Amino acid sequence: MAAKFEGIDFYDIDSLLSEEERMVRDTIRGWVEDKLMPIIGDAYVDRRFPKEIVPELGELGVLGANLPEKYGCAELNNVAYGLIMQELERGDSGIRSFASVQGALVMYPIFAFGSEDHRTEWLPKLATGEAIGCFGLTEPDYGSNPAGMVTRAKKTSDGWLLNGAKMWITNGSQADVAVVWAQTGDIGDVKTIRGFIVPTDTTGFSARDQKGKLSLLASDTSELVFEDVELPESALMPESSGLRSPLMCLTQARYGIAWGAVGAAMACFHESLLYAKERIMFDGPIGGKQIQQVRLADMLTKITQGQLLAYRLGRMKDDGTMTPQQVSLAKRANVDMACDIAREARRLLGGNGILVEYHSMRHMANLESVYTYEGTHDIHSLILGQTLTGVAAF
Ligand code: TGC
Ligand code: FAD
Repeated sequence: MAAKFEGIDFYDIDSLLSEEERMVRDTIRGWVEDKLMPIIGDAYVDRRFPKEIVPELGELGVLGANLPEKYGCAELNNVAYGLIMQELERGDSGIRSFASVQGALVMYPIFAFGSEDHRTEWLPKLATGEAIGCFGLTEPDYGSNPAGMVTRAKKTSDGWLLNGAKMWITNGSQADVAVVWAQTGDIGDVKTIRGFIVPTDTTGFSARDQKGKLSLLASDTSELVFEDVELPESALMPESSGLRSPLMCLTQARYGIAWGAVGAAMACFHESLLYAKERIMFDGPIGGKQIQQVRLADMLTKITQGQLLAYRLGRMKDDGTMTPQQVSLAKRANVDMACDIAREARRLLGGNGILVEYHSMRHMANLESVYTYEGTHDIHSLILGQTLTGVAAF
């Protein structure tokens, strides 16, 4: 089953890509094939984020890849960035999550809302992977509805006093720095939510691993607790302004997920196609049976639709016309598509499909997290419902 991955491109989307975009995609594809695939199964079973890959991701220019060169980033366009997410998630959703959080949820807000000092202090070392970041928005009682957050940053004479807790935080226990969203005014007043840069060695900050996960096992997920964390005035990201700021970060990360999900689906399709051709049952390959051919045809159709959606979204992002609602549609559709394909692929593989040597079940389990985070499938349905009808049904 170890045949080299050559890509799935039934509609010749390759011909729509620039040479640079193809080169970026092929570089990351090669790295995933050579460096990630040999270790990901064990890391998953050992429930371990393979931190040793972080410097390599930095060297490849993957971290914050669409941010400016001035800060040590690759300054790629958004299609190239999306292709990177696609290839990483072809390996594992947890590895794409690491890169999404670092780039879209930590580096992007520092770039967009931080001071110039914040940018020069943090972005170059986040780009190389010398520093790891996490993004704290979700709280135990405020997941889909971050507007209600109760983590509070209280103004003091010379800075801020941070108290509260965040839950389900990717990279939380590995992080050197946390971007933390906190209420600075009255609870429920979304205009007074602000973002803070919190070095994780600050007294009063602690991170605890989330135990008992059955999904995204090669990713670090933690709870963050802030107990009288004293922060200097300069910890505040000066341009952060209301709930809109963290939601703008989510738009960046959801964009990457729309591409990433296609990668996970491609991995499952590739695996099941090879298996269908090789697995002999009732005197012939199962791929020669009509049921499996329908299954494969459905998979190819859905992947092709997802690829076209991601590609068009990427071109709109590069043109500056993409809206958050268009990102919601693509995140929702492509993750749902990838969930379907991973499940069908696992089924096609029969008993072998539950083994870690094959990848579809790992993707299937991972994708349940992807379906839930960055706005659940339901929340994106409601965002689209609001766009269509003008009525918010949250
Ligand atoms: P609402 O009144 O709709 O919006 C408040 C302000 O924000 C603006 N806005 C956005 N801006 C940019 N991008 C978006 N996606 C935006 N959505 C809204 C909006 O225009 C408004 O601006 P202004 O200027 O008028 O103030 O706020 P609401 O409280 O009604 O929110 C609605 C809702 C449900 C859509 C929102 O709360 C939501 O998206 N909830 C889902 C929460 C979520 O996705 N959390 C993700 C946490 S991070 C994570 O999961 C990381 S996983 C790891 C990985 O990525 O791999
Ligand atoms: P809830 O909001 O409690 O939702 C429970 C159910 O109710 C869902 O089915 C939901 O769709 C549904 N629901 C909610 N509201 C409505 C409604 N109005 N109408 C109808 N149905 C509704 N967060 C971060 O801040 N940073 C991270 O790095 C991060 N990483 C994560 C990593 C993993 C592995 C996971 C699982 C989560 C991560 N999250 C992170 C949190 C993630 O964003 C939340 O789990 C997600 O937003 C959903 O919140 P919740 O889990 O509290 O579910």
